Amino acid sequence: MRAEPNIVVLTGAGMSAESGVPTFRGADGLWEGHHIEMVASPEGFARDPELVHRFYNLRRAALNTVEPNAGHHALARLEREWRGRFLLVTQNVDDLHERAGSEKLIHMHGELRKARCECCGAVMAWNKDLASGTRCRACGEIGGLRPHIVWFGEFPFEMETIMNVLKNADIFLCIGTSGVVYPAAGFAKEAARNPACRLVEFNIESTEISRQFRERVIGPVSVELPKFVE
Ligand code: BV8
Repeated sequence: MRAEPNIVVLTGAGMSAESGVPTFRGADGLWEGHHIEMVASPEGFARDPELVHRFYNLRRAALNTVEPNAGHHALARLEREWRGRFLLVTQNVDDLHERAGSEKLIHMHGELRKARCECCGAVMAWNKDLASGTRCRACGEIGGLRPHIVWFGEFPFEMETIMNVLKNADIFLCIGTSGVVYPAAGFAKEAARNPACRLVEFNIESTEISRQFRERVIGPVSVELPKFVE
């Protein structure tokens, strides 16, 4: 008897747009006014750490003003209904999935509310501003702290786990992502290696990877996800 289906969900910035968290490529997108590599790469950080700290300090502080939307809550409900056979992988660095109750969650691109010390390697919860002169709470060194965020040219977190679960996925939901950045943009192709896997894309428009989906739900996640989960 076949085991119950495994559901893998990938979310992107479109998941949090209706909560008031700006997306990257929208009209008022985060990348607007910035060159991606200037604020989201090790080179950009080395060149101008204060610019990069400011970019992340603003986004970290903004988390105190936003709430999960009905889409986040729908995914937390889906996880409860499919306990043990559900994994949520997010490209987002906000904490809205956790605040909606999601638990089986991988932040493949890191988290705004964490900092990492390049001197001692410690990763710690961090909710205040970061600057070059901030002292590490673990080793006491100054100058080693950076946002615990995966920048361009850096390896995403937990890729082995993600690829193993994708291989066994019976349902792959791809939600609110433009499908531009790899390796996340390649997950649909990975899931599709299992011809029995059901792939569904949720977005308000077509994306770079829409043609890989036989099923597409067009509309805002706060409306369409609760309907889908019911
Ligand atoms: C890697 C954290 C292996 C930062 C992010 C040369 C050298 C090295 C690597 C590369 C290279 N050339 C290419 C690469 C790979 C590179 C890449 O893909 N580049 C792109 C630009 C081509 N990737 C990497 O570097 C990755 N690492 O490859 O490691 C490696 C290592 C070394 C050397 C070689 C290989 C690491 C990438 C991670 C970067 N960090 N985030 C931060 O947050 O500041 S990326 C960031 O943008 C997001 O995390 C996400 O991953 C990505 C895309 O954003 P989306 O989430 O899709 O958001 P976007 O705004 O684009 O779209 C929003 C969507 O929502 C839209 O479709 C919209 O229609 C929809 N939407 C809006 N509202 C709603 C909605 N949908 C539904 N409802 C709504 N209401």
